[in-house]
Amino acid sequence: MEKLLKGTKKLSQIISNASQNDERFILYGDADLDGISSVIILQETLELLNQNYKEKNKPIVYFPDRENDGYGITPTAIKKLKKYSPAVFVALDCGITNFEEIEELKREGFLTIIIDHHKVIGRLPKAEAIVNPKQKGEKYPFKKFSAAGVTYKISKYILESNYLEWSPDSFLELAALATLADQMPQEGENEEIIKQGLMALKYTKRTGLLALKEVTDYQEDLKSDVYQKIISPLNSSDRINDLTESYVLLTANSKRQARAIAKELYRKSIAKKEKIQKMLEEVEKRIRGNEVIIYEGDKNWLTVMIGIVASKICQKYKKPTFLFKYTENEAVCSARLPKGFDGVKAMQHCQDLLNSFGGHAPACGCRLKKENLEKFKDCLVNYFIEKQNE
Ligand SMILES: [Mn+2]
Repeated sequence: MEKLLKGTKKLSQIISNASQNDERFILYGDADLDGISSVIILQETLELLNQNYKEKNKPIVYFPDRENDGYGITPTAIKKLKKYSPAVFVALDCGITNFEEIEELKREGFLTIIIDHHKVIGRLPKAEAIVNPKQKGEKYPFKKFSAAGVTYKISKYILESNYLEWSPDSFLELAALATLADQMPQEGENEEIIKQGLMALKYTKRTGLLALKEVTDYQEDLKSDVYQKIISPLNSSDRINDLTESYVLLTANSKRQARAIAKELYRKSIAKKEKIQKMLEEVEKRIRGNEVIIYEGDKNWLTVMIGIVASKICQKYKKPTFLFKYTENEAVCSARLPKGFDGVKAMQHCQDLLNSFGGHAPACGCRLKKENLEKFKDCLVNYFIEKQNE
């Protein structure tokens, strides 16, 4: 018997049972390519389980508005979605730190399950089932999956244990793109997912991916084209009606619609690159060179960009990097850390100053009141100095 990630059986049983009873599903994913891929893999698994999910009883798909409402399960989203109760609420690529929101969803009558790969902070939310390779007591040897990688493994188990015919390729291509987009380590099982997924991408039948290849003049054997002409456009999408353009593209049936969205996304990815370059130059101008951490913010920066710029700065200066977008009354932070540093632990150390925080050791984020910005900086600097002296 193949080894499974902890929680797989229970979570799969919930999904299989609910689908047999034609119950409604809400697929709630993070709005980046990993979250979108996770949602699509599970949605297509549901369609294989029960034709109704393709026709009359389509799952409700929702991606939160990261720019305005923040990461994870948000109060705005709950307000909008509660009219669909009762339903099975699946959080994908988010949820593992949404303790209160999961409680709230349960009070609203949802059955909640979580498929995530972000760091567990202290306890687990009280969801009915959780699959997250980072949870305590996980015996599965490999733990560095993307959320789409985790979803792929769950879907495989569900489909195989229901004796359904399926082809892994259309899931693997998404899992591979998500693994690369989320910058998960290219080792262990990820290596296999990437290898098989990129092969599947070569022969993809997905209308949206075919359209992207066509409008970007994609070169099959150029690895940089996977990033520049597929991943970057798919990570440059805006929201439309609680969905994202990339989701619409990757699930499109119409070639015409797919081509139009693909063109638009490619254009946006190029414009984004220019904006990132500008922002990068701006941050670099502010760096003095003797700081323990890089800690900068601006109200004109975009939330979707601070993470990418923080990555580049961190790579170049090899220092813990915290960049902020200032909103009206909050500061939204995206942090990137060099090898050997753990940003989630650092934030946990300063958690009294934060409204929320979470993510991975090398890439994480938080939100705080603007009045706490100076204190937070001091707290982080002290933390990292102490660490150095350990
Ligand atoms: Mn992810």
